[in-house]
Amino acid sequence: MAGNKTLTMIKPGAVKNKHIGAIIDRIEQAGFRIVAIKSLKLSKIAAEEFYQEHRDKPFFGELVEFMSSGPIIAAVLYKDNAVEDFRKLIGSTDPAQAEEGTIRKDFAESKSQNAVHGSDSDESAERECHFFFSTLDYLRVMK
Ligand code: 3AN
Repeated sequence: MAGNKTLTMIKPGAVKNKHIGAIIDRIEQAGFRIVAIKSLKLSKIAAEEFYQEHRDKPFFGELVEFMSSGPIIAAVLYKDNAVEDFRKLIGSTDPAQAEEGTIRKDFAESKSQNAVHGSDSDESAERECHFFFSTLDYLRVMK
């Protein structure tokens, strides 16, 4: 059975370009409930830890630099089939390939600076939600 939560980050580029409000509006209009949210700046060590599965990829250094370059918004989103539905809402990794009307199509600057993150599986969502939040932060809302 598909899980009902996913983790998003609004990345430094979208925060700097003042797209927080517009992106959150898209998320809520698509039927997601924001059950935990915070603003923070990732250290390089924290960005490396979050993206550990990509550590052998050629873009890892660039990814860590970018994700630690400025403040982000991290949020836990609640909806049936959350992971898959949110991936559809944000679109492809590369905004040039992203479908019309998706968040990345409208707000991403490039493949590496692509506005938002969305968990890619229920297992990742579990790990990523706990990277930023405690179960206590959202349990009350989700039960
Ligand atoms: P997604 O976020 O669409 O699941 P992943 O998990 O393949 O994409 O990659 C994680 C992040 O790494 C992406 N959001 C993007 O910022 C960056 N990234 C992925 N592929 C590339 C690439 N070829 N060049 C630069 N950055 C990339």
